[in-house]
Amino acid sequence: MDAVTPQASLPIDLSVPQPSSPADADGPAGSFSRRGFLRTAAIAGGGLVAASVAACAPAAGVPSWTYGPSTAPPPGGSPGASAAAPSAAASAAPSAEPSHDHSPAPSGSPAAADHDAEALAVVTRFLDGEYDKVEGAGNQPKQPTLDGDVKVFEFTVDAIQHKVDAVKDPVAALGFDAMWPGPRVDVVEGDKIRAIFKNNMQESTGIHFHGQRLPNSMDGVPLITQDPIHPGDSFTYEFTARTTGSHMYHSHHNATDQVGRGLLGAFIVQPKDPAKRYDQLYGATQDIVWISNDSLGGFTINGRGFPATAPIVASLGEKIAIRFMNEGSMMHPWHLHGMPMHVVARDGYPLGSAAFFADTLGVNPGERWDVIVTAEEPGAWAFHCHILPHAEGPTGMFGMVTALVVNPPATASTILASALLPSLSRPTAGGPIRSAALAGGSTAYTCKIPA
Ligand SMILES: [Cu+2]
Repeated sequence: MDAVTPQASLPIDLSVPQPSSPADADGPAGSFSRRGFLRTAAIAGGGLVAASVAACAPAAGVPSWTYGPSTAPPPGGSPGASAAAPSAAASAAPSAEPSHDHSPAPSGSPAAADHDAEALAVVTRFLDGEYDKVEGAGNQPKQPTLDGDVKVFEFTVDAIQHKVDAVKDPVAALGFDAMWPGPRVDVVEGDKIRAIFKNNMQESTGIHFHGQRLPNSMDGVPLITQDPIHPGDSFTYEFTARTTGSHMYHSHHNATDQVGRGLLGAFIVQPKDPAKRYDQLYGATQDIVWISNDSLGGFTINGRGFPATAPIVASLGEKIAIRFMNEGSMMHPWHLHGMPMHVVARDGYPLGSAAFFADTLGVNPGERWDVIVTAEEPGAWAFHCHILPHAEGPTGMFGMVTALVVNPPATASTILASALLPSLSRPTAGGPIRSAALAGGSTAYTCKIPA
């Protein structure tokens, strides 16, 4: 089911590096399938009523509510910009955003109709599969070449133009192999690694393998363990991968700027013993890297801000491994609606009998937490940072938001209802999925006007 597998995920058996298959992940079939499943799950779960709101007349006389002292909206209209414009927290000049002021500062609610319309516009972009429309996705699997028994990875370090979503202007970012996040590297415990970085930027850098136990001279800290890698130069890191689990590689030179602009990537060391890998240990069938960042481009998951974030798409009962990695400068508490996360490893180290369940998991800068989610509740479940200024504002959701979409198995009744629908005098706009849901009794896409 590659067609419905989010791009950031891989089949979990990584004893042999997996070939990159962007065509499978991103082709028309993939795009269609992911969007379709998202809507299907939303309908099946009875949620996401937003798609119907636009058809309704706005309710009159809805009282406004404010978190704090009421303030006048800014000149020129409602506090919310148009849905096509970046929200204040999600838009970003490299050095200007986001604000590090975490105090809740709602500036007065916009009119309900304004908020609803703007929130709807953003959600609609998500439901329509914006993730698939933005080119340049990161986390592409990196394939080594072999030099004897050494796995050789050759990277470039590049200045790039990166799109956080389909609407905002590209940002002047940095990327390994010209992508943000950089390529996902999967190796096996005991592998001999040679990683060569060619600096194509106009600034010097140095690359640190975060979490690995390696020779000091390979630690990647310029001016302590090596000279900076100057523009046009290369540096070769060699070590044996002996620290298993979820790790990272990133710039360790002018790092606030360089990591904040995208010089980061996942470095995953699979245990030599296959019985300790997440597919065998937990039955996981997807293995998803989730790298957060909070500088250039605002609040991002794998280099994208909502609504361009990729949903995680699962079948009912499927087990999903998610590797949270925080490359930002703030902590982010990841909150999954509907079902818990089984937290099984921290910084690559298995928790063993100390593994625990949580629905909100704080991930500090530099930390990696691995969780297993059993997709046991059908529907489209919000999955977001619960520092709310990182996720939702007066123009709707933005930044660190995506969804876990759990597809129920197709039932005879829904198939039958879909087949019968043309003979029913019910709305059919929106395609066969919505129609089937309506025929099946969902009220999620019918017009609701507040009393
Ligand atoms: Cu956050």
